[in-house]
Amino acid sequence: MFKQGRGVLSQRPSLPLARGSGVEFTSAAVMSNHPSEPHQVNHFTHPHVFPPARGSEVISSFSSSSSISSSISSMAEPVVPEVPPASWTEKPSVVDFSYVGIDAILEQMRRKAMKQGFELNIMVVGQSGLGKSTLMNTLFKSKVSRKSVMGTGEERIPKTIEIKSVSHDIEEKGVRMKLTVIDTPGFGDQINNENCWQPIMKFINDQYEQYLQEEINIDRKKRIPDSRVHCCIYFIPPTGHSLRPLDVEFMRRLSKVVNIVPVIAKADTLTLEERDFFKKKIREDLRANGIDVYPQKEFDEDAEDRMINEKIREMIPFAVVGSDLEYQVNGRRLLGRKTKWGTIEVENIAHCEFAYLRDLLIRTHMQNIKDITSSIHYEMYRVRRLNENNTHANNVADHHLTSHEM
Ligand SMILES: Nc1nc2c(ncn2[C@@H]2O[C@H](COP(=O)(O)OP(=O)(O)OP(=O)(O)O)[C@@H](O)[C@H]2O)c(=O)[nH]1
Ligand SMILES: [Mg+2]
Repeated sequence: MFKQGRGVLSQRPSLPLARGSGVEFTSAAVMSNHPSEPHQVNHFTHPHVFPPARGSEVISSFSSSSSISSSISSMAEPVVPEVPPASWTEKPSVVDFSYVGIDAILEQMRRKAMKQGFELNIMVVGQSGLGKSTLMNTLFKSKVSRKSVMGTGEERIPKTIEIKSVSHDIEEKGVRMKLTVIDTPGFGDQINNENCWQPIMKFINDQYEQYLQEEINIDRKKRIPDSRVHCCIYFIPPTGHSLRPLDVEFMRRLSKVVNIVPVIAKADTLTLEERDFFKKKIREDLRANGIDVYPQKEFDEDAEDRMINEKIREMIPFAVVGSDLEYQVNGRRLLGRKTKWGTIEVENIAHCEFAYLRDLLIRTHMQNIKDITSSIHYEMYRVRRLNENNTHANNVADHHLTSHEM
């Protein structure tokens, strides 16, 4: 349903490194630590063609089959073999001189990306008990990283009382990814929920600040560790009515600093009609309150982007069901929730929309989510902070000047 392979470099077709140029780099050369000095190997079209041999070598090679007289005469004039090796007479293959090889950059980028790997940081936010920790486990246990998850999953998930990050290194077809999910304590338990977004906003801004400090460091690292929150999954309680003022306020604030993807939590509690109605109502509420969730319309890059993202916008919020328990269904082990009337399969799109959410985050829009974090949200933070510093520096300078003048 979404455009497959977007931002997933591994799915790009591999290209010849320097097609038609006659000069190839071995993969070892490209992978070497000194890209500026690769061990250039001239694999000419026929690697076994050598330049014409000098006289003595030709003599020795002909001596075994020639008479002594011919070998004497050969000493007077250079010997040219009567029948040149077939390879000399072969027509050179047609070289396309108009081909520069710009497309080889894709292969270079692919190799670099494979070596570096990818990082994605997702945060789960919402009222207490909506299944945030469960969905986090679902994400790790689902197809994304079934292999990397240990443990039985039999223990009950405790109430989350502090912001906690959990990371898993996932590898698929040679591509490495570090997926970090930041679990947050649920809010809404207190009678006064005023400012309950503050700890979350602080955490997000702290990560931007850390990144900024690394960036402006004179001795900065070649690759800055990226702990910035790339996406925040916002859990909406399955009331079936409309967005609550608290959710509106929370999302309005969050959407200004981070990409948010809203989801209807515990969607198994709604009938299909209720689910459709609620989804539509939430979209209207978001629009009415000026809350721009991911993928934001204003960041669509072209008509193709717009077409794909429009379909996603029509589906948002995803109605999800979470579980970290596996059950045997028709001979297959599946993540699900077992009920009296059957098992809800969390990865089955006929049952809920968890798979759409996962595909959006990891399969189709990961790079875009990271790009928007970096070029929009972090950029805004950076500009604001650097302006603050400048204003502060100017004030200090003014203060010095005035005290001097006095
Ligand atoms: N029906 C239903 N129950 C769920 C779903 N996801 C989680 N639960 C259950 O809801 C309860 C709370 O789940 P948690 O994952 O701990 O919720 P949480 O949002 O992390 O809660 P806090 O840490 O207190 O904020 C558990 O009993 C889960 O099994 C779901 O999709 N549907
Ligand atoms: Mg929790």
